[in-house]
Amino acid sequence: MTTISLPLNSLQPDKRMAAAVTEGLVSQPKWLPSWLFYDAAGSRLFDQITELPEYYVTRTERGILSQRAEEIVAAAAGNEALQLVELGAGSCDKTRILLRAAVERQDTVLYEPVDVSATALAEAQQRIEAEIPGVLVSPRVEDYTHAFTLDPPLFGHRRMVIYIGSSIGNFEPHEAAGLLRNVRSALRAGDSILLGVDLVKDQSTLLDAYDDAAGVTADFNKNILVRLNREFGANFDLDAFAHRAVWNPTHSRIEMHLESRIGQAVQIPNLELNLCFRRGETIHTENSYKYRPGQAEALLRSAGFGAEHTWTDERGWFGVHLAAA
Ligand code: AVI
Repeated sequence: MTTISLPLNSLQPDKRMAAAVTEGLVSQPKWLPSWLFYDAAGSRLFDQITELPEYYVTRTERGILSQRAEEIVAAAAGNEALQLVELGAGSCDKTRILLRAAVERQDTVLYEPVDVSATALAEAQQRIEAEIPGVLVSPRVEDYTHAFTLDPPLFGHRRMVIYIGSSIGNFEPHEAAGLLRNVRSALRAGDSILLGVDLVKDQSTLLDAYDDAAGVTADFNKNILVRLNREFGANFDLDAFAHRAVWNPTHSRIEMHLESRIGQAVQIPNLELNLCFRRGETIHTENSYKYRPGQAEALLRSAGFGAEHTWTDERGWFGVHLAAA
């Protein structure tokens, strides 16, 4: 799967999407960027995925955070007060565990979620301010996958950047390293990052998590075609494509694909594209990298982070890393 080349990032959102879709679908093999999943319907489907019995990811990370929140906040704060930055506003539920622990220590906490979606940020702000007195939410509408800057911290405060939910796993290794380097360069000595990574485990657990019995992940994957039909006038027949989740041991990742069940032609008039699919040909829609022990630590070190704490669950399925800037 090729990744979005830099010039695309400077385009307006609709042009960026058109350019990315065109680039991916004229490629061989065909691919689409996984950020296309997250329109309103896709975000709702992802919320449903996080509650599926097969999708252990969210539950396992939440368990670690619930058990370790005080420890994490104390280690990040040291002798100072803590303020929190979160990359993405989607993981409110787990972040609240950390915010509660921070408020216990210092009465008031500044929380700065960073997300491209103003709506997601407004919802997070409303929920958190209503539920956790003492938290002041200062949202930032920004694409944190590009260059990333932070204002100086409040006097006497350290920052902890929260990047949980295994979101790092949806980036190619070189992109993940670049993202962490950007975060590192926006931080000061004493600040830290809290990174949640999903770990390699037995193949059937991994495959079930990305191909659940209720078919929610299949709907999530196909939602990308629904979007192309609606936003670009495409004529994808959803029943003519099948959801496929594949474990790729060489790259240590789950891949999601949409496989053409038949030989077929698809038109996307607004992009002036006429596509041909062979029976069995796929569109590669997502990679979800699963880290091996020691790999996240090495990635953090290569991005310039220093001493770390690592917490895992008793099955060793998920890792939460706190690393110092
Ligand atoms: C958002 N991200 C961490 C999810 C993952 O597990 O890679 C996206 C997802 N794709 C299918 N199920 C969930």
